[in-house]
Amino acid sequence: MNYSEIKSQLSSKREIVITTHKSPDGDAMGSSLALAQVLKDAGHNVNVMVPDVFPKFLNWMEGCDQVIYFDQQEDECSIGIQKAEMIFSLDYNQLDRVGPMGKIIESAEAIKIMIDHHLFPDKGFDYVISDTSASSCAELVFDFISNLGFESFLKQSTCESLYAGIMTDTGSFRFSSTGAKTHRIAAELIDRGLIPNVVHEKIYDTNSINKLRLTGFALENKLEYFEEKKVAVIGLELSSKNRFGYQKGDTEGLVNYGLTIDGCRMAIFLSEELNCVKFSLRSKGEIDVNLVARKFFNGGGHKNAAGGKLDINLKSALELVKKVIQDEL
Ligand SMILES: [Mn+2]
Repeated sequence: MNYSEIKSQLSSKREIVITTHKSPDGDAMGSSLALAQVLKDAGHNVNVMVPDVFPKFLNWMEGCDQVIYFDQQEDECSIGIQKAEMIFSLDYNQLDRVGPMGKIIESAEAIKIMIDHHLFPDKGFDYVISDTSASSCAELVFDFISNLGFESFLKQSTCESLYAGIMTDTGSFRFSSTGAKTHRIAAELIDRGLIPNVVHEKIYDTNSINKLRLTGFALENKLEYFEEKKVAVIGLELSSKNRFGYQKGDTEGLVNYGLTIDGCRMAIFLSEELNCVKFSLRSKGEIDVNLVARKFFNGGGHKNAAGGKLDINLKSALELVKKVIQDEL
């Protein structure tokens, strides 16, 4: 990454658009809103544009009320992207990860910068920061801000967004991607006024009773454990979600419960939607769920955390999953 070129690009006021992936998570929103805040404070005109809505438990982040949604404000997004001078792509590796917004970004005139930690980054960007060993995009955004010499713009609220990104993508600093550097960055954020327990409470202690009951229901009635292969599977149909007044984000983290079974090597969560099934995969150790998701579930991600989506019903999806477990693991 040529930082002196980026610095000279940022030496006068720019129109900047920051984008992130569909179904934005804590890392996507934390990275985008933190970078937006810093670049605004550095004097630029910055808009954050997301393909669709982010979960409610992130609605405390500074600047989240100014986010523009492609699925609701398509014209505004198109115009913004077309007149942008710089476009950032955060926490995603390929333009198809942002849905129809990707085509508009592709044809835009702006300088395109990707900052991401997923495998197999796409070509077609002018600058790419791709580090698959990074715990989170937020970690890379912190480095990016530091390398530009913009640390002085890291206010407490900006630090909270970055910390939330790191914390959610590392499962609260426990996944194997967590390194000394992850903790060093967290420490730097704390030095700048961040209070860790405040962010933990904002993210994790805001469950609705419905979400908690849906989790209980899924664990009691839908969890299957394949002892021989050490794989846990939860398949949740749309009707069950509706029974508990499902809101976006209510099944976030459900996949991780399977992995807490003693000896479990891999967990798969299947969530039925109107005309498709979404897959979340987690693993420990050497099982590469990125490959599994790419090969069988039309998706991808990281070695130990990946996702996918197929336009089939839950019954067929569960049959496919069982076949994959039997034949491939
Ligand atoms: Mn991420």
